Amino acid sequence: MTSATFKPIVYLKENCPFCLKVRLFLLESGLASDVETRDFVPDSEQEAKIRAELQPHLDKVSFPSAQLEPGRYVTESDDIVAFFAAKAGRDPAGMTVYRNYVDGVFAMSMKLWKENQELKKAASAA
Ligand SMILES: N[C@@H](CCC(=O)N[C@@H](CS)C(=O)NCC(=O)O)C(=O)O
Repeated sequence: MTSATFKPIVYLKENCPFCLKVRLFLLESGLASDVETRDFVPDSEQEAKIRAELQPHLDKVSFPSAQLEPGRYVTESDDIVAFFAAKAGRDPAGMTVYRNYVDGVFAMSMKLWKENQELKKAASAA
């Protein structure tokens, strides 16, 4: 398959905040139908299949993952968004729903996660 006919594939884990970032970007930019989305539920048979598929191509499997071009696999949500944004000539900064999510719920969940890690660390050291 050539780059011209290849449809990029994104691998998204249900309820993963980083995966939702990619999904929102694809939906709001209108690119969702240009991409094959492989969703899975954590701890499912589907997850095991997807991990086995990705393993040979990545140092460490994490989600979201994507095959952007034939044989070009990436795992960082920001890199995945940047690739599709550049390809479509879209600026994520100007996308209302995407920006609201990234600057709002997503940023807050990252902050709370970090705080929780620090509290756990302090509690175990006490
Ligand atoms: N920096 C990464 C973080 C992604 C991340 O931590 N994803 C979690 C799921 S929410 C993950 O893959 N955890 C390890 C795993 O499921 O094997 C990104 O922005 O894509």
